[in-house]
Amino acid sequence: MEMEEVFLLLGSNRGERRQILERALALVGERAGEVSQLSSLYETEPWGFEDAVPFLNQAAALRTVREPLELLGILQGIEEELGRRRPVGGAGPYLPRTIDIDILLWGGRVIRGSRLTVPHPRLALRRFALVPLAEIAAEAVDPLTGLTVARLLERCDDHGSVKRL
Ligand code: A4P
Ligand code: MG
Repeated sequence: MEMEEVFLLLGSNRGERRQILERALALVGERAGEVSQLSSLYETEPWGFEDAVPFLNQAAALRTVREPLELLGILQGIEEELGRRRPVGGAGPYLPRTIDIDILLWGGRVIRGSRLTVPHPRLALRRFALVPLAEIAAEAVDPLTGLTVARLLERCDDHGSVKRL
């Protein structure tokens, strides 16, 4: 099994947001591998929906020997434990959530499955993901475009507020 570096984005806009992110990261470290880098916390405007409560977002680098679907299952288990409730019936509009953990990049891999798409399909559109990711991995390369994260951020025309705390 090869050790690979995976970049995650955590987000919370309900409950004790800081504590929830901390707890989620501790569980990721216990169950999935070594959390080798962490970005600052960012307070970000909800993207794609209206809500009075801003998100806290944070990017993390994870060194793991897990397979992609195995990691996705572990992350979804952590989300559930920390109080995430997904509405039945699948994808609807974006909703507030206590915790969301997305896989942004997985080394140079491209994954297109029914349960998992990597790179994250909306990464290049979202300052709330690119700004924290650029803090820890500005030179990581998006395998679809060949562009670095720093370059994706320069080209991103999202104007949502992203404040480093
Ligand atoms: N899935 C596919 N690819 C991935 C991936 N790379 N990482 C599937 C994680 N999951 C992936 O996700 C729905 C399904 O996506 C999963 O079952 C998994 O199989 P979900 O977490 O159940 O639901 P969701 O997060 O509400 O849906 P969606 O469409 O993935 O939303 P996003 O893209 O996660 O965006 N604004 C700010 N400021 N900060 C945020 O963190 N987050 C969202 C959610 C919207 N607006 C936000 C933020
Ligand atoms: Mg998600």
